[in-house]
Amino acid sequence: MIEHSLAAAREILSRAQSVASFSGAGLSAESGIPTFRHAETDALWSRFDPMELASVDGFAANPKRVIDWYNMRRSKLAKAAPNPAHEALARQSKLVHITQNVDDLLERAGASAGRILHLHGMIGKDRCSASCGREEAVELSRPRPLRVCPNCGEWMRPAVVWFGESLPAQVWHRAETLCSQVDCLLVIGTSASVYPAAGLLARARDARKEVIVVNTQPLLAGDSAALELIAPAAKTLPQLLDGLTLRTL
Ligand code: BV8
Repeated sequence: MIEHSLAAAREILSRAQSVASFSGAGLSAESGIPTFRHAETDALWSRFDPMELASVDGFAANPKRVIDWYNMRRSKLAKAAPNPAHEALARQSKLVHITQNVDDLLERAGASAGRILHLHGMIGKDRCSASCGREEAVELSRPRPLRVCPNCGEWMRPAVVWFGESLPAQVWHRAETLCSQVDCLLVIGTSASVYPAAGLLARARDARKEVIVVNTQPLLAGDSAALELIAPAAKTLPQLLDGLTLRTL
């Protein structure tokens, strides 16, 4: 069955004039990075809901706990490597990648940073929580404990988008525009459960675009128009993409 769908998906991609990828935590799962909804993080964190920790209120309530959670994730990411799915995407040098992921595994796989739209920011940066403008790179293998902004004395925090926070306007506008313009959206490893990012899928569907889904679980149950490859991304993306040259506009 998957071979038939794979061939059909390759046919769609080879005919498409313009394609963009849209990814979530499942893209990095086979690099050992826990997904949000199936977080296999160790017991310490399984007691806390990521939705609480990745939030303004969670940080205000207990900034040290949130920084410790991010630093645990940073240390895990430092030891991780891009998987064959990141590498297959990175080999498509003319493709733009819209991602909800805050990791740098696509960049480490060789994808150009200018062609990656991080809708929810990046875990490898800190910024001032009072938005005084201070931003600092974080060495993932040597993350720093909770600290104050050298400029203004407020807490420093990860430069990611938390629940209840708006997405970076320019990045979001570019992602929305792309999803209305491309012929095909390649949707990889996302539960499409966090908005407004998840709304990109509906935008592509409403604009009658081709949608190809790569996920270990069915995502668009009943939506016959989309083509779903129910398989792990690391195995499927090289089979799906290698030999094709995809471009975004
Ligand atoms: C906003 C960064 C408004 C941080 C993340 C009440 C108040 C305010 C807002 C809301 C509210 N109620 C609802 C909302 C909206 C809210 C939201 O959508 N909530 C959800 C829970 C309903 N959204 C927001 O708050 C957004 N902001 O609305 O602002 C606003 C407007 C103007 C002014 C002010 C405010 C901000 C949302 C961003 C939150 N930040 N991350 C960090 O990472 O630490 S979200 C985080 O979770 C990720 O970035 C990602 O987006 C999301 C997880 O989703 P996925 O990536 O899809 O991962 P998941 O684990 O769910 O699924 C993995 C999938 O992979 C699965 O389908 C699985 O089957 C598959 N898979 C697993 N393994 C593999 C695989 N597939 C292939 N191969 C494999 N091997």
